[in-house]
Amino acid sequence: MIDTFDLVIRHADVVTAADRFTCDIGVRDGVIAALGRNLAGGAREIDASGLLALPGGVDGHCHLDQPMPDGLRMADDFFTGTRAAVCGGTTTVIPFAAQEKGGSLRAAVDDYHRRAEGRAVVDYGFHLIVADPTEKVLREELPQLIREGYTSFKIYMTYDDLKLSDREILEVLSVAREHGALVMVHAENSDCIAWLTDKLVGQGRIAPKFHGLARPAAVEREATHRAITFAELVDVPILIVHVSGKEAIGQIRWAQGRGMQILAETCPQYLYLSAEDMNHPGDDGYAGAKCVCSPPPRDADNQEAVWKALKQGVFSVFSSDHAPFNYEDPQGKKPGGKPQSFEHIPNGIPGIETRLPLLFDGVRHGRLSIHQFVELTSYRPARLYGLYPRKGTIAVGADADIVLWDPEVRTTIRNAQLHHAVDYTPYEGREVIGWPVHCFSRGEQLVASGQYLAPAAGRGRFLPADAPSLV
Ligand code: DUC
Ligand code: ZN
Ligand code: ZN
Repeated sequence: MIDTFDLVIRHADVVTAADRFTCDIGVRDGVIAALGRNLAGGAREIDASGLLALPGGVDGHCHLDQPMPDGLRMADDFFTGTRAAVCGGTTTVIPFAAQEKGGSLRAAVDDYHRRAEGRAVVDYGFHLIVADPTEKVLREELPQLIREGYTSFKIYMTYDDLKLSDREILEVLSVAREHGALVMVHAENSDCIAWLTDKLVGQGRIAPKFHGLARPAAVEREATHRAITFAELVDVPILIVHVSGKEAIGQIRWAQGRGMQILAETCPQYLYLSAEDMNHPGDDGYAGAKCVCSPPPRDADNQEAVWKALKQGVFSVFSSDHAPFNYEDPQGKKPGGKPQSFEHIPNGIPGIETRLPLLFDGVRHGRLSIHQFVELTSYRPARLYGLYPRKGTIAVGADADIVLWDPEVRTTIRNAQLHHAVDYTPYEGREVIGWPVHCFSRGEQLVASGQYLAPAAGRGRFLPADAPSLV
């Protein structure tokens, strides 16, 4: 007898952004071919009783093997980064092809494809980072790249090697409006940060904890408001990334209340880390460098504000902002091999594998619904970044990117058990309830009972993006 399906997942408690139902899932040629009761046989069958079947996570903001200035190097490439992703229930990643000032955007994209090819174990798309919007970039490269399936790009309001002037931001937003792309904005005021940094360093206040004082919430609030103003002038939606707390949230609520399409993203570090974590006494006060990221983690009040805004629908997406730098590494958190003034600590923390379990724990504690979880971590990022309905849901015709969660299991996060190539996790020792135990990418099982099955590196495919769907 010929099997009807390559794989049947039996008795699945399927949860999407909108629905919940129990059925069998039939998979053929990597695609969900049927959802129903008592489906015919599969060449492989798995019993999902007692587990939740969720669409694989889509991590719409992570950094893998991104070329760095000043002798820095990311610890994760497309192989180790996607391996960690899938072990944490994420089956699609969207990192950044970053233009260098003075370089072409096309060259950045070509280079980034070379870095991904033969390495990725799950599917991936690219955002662009526009760092030098010359006339050629604005009139030729960007429009052509948007047509080819790079429909989202990030711009920076800070960092000398990346930041755009206000005028340049307006130009980039205009191109996005004309060609139907989505702009992601890193909103922090560069001059304020530089001024505060110089003052702190001048006073000899150089420990990691001063990173937070150099980038206070007001700096993020001002830039968020300015970005919103630019979006209003150009009349185009934007997405404010890695929102850290109530000040920026206030601006976003204000804009949304005026009917503007101001979208927003937050990340696990703004729910689970605080400024105190950058003040860790270890390593003579330098261990706080492990939690240095931008915007910086704030305080318990701000964490509460982020949880509340998640629940209330202020945010569209919940991403990792995985920015993997080793701690004990001259090319990582200790540039040159020794503790450095906070201004030289590379910004960013690892989190591609822990993103979903940390938020799922919030579901288990009643912070948000399971449907909101799926919406924030899979459905909305798939829609915004032009990958829906291939990714982001469990439906006939969608890729069989399915994650079976054990909603009851308690796990203590230990770096030794994670699959990234970073030498620490900021969540060491934290207990979470619920873990993704079986993970399938296009019907191929990559994780079984929590064990990584070591599929062929390079099986992950590039996903050209359609136009963004903003709702
Ligand atoms: N911005 C990011 O988006 N990621 C890491 C650090 C940063 O500043
Ligand atoms: Zn950023
Ligand atoms: Zn980032």
